[in-house]
Amino acid sequence: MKTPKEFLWGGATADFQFDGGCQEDGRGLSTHDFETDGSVEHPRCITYRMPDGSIGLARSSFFNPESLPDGAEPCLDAQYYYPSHKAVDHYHHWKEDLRLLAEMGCNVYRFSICWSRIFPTGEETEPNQAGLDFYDALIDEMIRLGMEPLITIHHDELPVYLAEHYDGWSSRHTIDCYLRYCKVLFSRYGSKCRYWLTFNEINAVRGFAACGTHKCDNQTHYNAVHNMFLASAQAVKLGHEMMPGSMFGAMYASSAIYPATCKPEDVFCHMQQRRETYYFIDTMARGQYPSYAADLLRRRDVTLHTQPGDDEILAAGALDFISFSYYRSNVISTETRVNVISGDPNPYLESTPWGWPVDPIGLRYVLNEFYDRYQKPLFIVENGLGAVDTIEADGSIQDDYRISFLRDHLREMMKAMCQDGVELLGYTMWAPIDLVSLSTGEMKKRYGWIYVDMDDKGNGTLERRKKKSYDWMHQVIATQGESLWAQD
Ligand code: BGP
Repeated sequence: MKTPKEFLWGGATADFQFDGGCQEDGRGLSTHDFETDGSVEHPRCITYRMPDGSIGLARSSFFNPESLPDGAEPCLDAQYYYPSHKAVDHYHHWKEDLRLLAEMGCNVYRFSICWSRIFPTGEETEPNQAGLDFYDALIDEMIRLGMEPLITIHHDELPVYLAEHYDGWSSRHTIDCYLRYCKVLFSRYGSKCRYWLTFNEINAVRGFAACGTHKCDNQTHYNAVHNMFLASAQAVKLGHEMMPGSMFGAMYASSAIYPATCKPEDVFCHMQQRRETYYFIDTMARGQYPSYAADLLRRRDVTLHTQPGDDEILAAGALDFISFSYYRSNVISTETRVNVISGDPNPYLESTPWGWPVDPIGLRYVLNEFYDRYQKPLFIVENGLGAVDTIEADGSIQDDYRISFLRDHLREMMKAMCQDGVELLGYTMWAPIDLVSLSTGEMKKRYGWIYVDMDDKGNGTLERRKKKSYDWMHQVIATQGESLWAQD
């Protein structure tokens, strides 16, 4: 089994986890800038100021639908560490980082553009020139090195000004701002960049980044998502007009979802749970809400504030390809009390140190399922293992666990392509170079083929160092996946 020559192999990052340079060159503050570091035991928080001046902490925007208390305004406080401010300083290491990826054989690099680097508050009419200059140089260099840019326009964050003043995506005003931002990107980079993702993990954007400082209850959340659907569809249409030949995806946080038993009640409940997450990508992929949407919204007591013309907007901006992250599978039964992102334990699978079940066959399962469902090309834009890496006395990093994770997943990916007939554009591993964890804010949850010398509090030289998996992956790419079958 071999991937076709045009198959895209590479890595994926997001600016607030990777770039840093938070207050440089006119960049405005972004929602993730207010998130503290954390761990599994001590979840990340957002710092905020109450009207009486007191500083408080609210659970991280990403997982906490409650977001901030009423009347609270996000604020920074010197006693806390905010990992996004420096991240791993790609902002000053980008040349070296791109060179390392190109040397490895990558022919695609997925990265996110920071909206507030282009429009610091989101509301300006003219973009920030220094922000554009940074991405000009980055994109030109990756193309020079033979890597196709894959751009995420919105990776779970927005200018904090829009979150504070318009409650983020709760307001249709944010759609206008987003389209102004897209227009600048398309006219600036359209001749160089073919692949675009309108939103990252659309089914997982919650809290601060979705609803701003408004409580992200179901009513607010589903309406904010409706506005994101409208924004995505209009961006796709605009992109097609401005950049003939461009391809648009939106990113979906996938997992293989299994019923806990063959009890019909469990199987039916599992089907409904799958729809809870399919709701998001079904709408964007098909350009219309799925038939089960009305029932799903009714059960949540949600009324969508649609306007005349919305259906036409959605229909004109269906996605060209389906991209997704895949890290794990989940088990669902009528007894499941947690949400589908967590699910019940699966006794047949081992878990990572962060409790994520490892399920390579689940990747083949979702690839087949998505292709059957949409009949559109697929793109795996995130998959990888977060693990603790240790530097040996000789300076090497022997990450055999990462190699075996990747080998097992990539073999299943190739079976889906070569045996099952799934059309797959590429694979970008999360993340090629160590970066800050989104869920925990840690550095010690490392994903990269390349180690970064930095700890959870931002101490370290930021030196980049190849791990054992770097050379292994180099071989995989050079042989178009054939070497995966030679090793055991
Ligand atoms: C996805 C996000 C990424 C990334 C990844 C790994 O949900 O799109 O931004 O962080 O998950 O998650 P974590 O960093 O929490 O290990």
